[in-house]
Amino acid sequence: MSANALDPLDLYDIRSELSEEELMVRDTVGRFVDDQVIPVMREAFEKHEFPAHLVAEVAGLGLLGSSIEGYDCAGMNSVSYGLICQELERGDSGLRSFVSVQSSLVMFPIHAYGSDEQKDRWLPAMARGEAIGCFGLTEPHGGSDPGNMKTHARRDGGDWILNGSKMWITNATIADAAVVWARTDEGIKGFIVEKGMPGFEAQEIENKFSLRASITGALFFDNVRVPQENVLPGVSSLKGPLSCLTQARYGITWGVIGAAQACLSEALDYAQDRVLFGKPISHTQTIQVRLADMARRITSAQLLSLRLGRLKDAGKLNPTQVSLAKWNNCRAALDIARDARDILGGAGISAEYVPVRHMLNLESVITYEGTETVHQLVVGKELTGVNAFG
Ligand code: TGC
Ligand code: FAD
Repeated sequence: MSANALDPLDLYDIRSELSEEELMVRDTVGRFVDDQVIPVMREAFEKHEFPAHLVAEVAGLGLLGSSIEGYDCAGMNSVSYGLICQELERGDSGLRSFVSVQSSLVMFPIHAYGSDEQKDRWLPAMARGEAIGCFGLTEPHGGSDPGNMKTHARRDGGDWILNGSKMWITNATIADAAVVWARTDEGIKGFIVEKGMPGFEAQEIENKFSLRASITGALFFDNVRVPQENVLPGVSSLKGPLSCLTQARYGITWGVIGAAQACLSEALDYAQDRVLFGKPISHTQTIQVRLADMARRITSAQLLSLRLGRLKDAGKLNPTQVSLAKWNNCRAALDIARDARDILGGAGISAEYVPVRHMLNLESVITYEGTETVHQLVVGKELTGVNAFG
């Protein structure tokens, strides 16, 4: 590369838009991913195992609840959180999922809606990775419409009695605490359900072909007695869980950029080495167009996420803007992963190369946290003022 050459993974020099602290976060997490994450992810994916030993490392770097001020959390800004997600997902969507759930779906609602006692009890332990959380919103009969949840709780003296089930829950079987959303006579409330409470069970979902290095499970509640002190006092409507989703979806817009970068990087290397019909395939027009298209999509995604991050840090973020980026960036990353897989030919189906693993993971990422259709309809509603969900 000449001295003035552009970075193929950062054609618009997003790096130069980052503050010193943001750059430090990106580079520190990037090194951790290169040294400790990438070397173990292929095997973890093949064995369908979450690399649990990385939890302490991730916690040690301050990556759990990184946006929270106090409670032993790092208090970083939103762009830094995005960069954390990007670098982790360059390794594997499974590890980024773990951090998204712990930070955005469990620590965020406890911080935003919890009592002082709940915050003191859970946030420092979760920041240190000593307590793990999961988030139960989706139910077996249809995740896109959480307003139709069946899981419910009723008051019984000073306690609540919780019944129902949740499906497709990240971290389900390793969680010490599940933030569970349930219908009550007083609105939709968040319950901190603790491991070991009688009537509470978590069961792993096996044989996934996607996110194999992440734990996914189902939660069952059979007359679980939850004390009032475990109810989040600050919210009693669907806005509670949906506001958590905005946090996590924001991080995902960054995360998938990392997966896409890993795929472009591998496709570039392969295309330069693979000689067919007397020349490297990178010298052909069609391969160059495909690589250029990957770079175009990554660049657009980077600009969207950086702008979102700046809006978020300025307190001006609108959830519809997050929907647009979640849709755009997941679609871009999945298309890039599929195309990179094809550029590698037969080798593209081997786990020795990263695109097929990212491609399979991204099939989940484009589905969870709101499917592509859900996000398209959120944008459609904003444009037309008409709710087309019903
Ligand atoms: P709707 O009437 O539109 O809204 C109800 C109330 O919530 C407010 N709201 C939001 N607030 C913050 N952020 C958002 N994104 C919000 N969306 C809506 C809204 O203003 C309203 O407030 P208020 O005060 O008026 O009551 O609700 P709806 O039932 O019509 O829903 C609309 C829809 C379809 C967009 C929503 O249900 C939806 O987003 N569905 C998709 C569900 C989903 O994404 N589930 C994800 C589960 S968690 C997960 O997948 C984790 S994977 C993690 C990993 O491993 O990384
Ligand atoms: P459905 O809602 O049944 O959707 C089926 C299809 O219908 C989709 O294509 C959808 O786009 C389409 N559709 C929906 N509405 C409309 C409409 N109005 N018009 C046209 N088409 C429509 N959930 C949690 O609560 N916590 C977690 O930690 C969690 N982790 C997950 C981890 C993994 C690996 C996966 C795969 C999922 C996870 N989920 C989690 C669940 C995830 O959020 C749901 O899968 C997702 O919201 C979609 O719900 P569903 O699977 O029930 O699909």
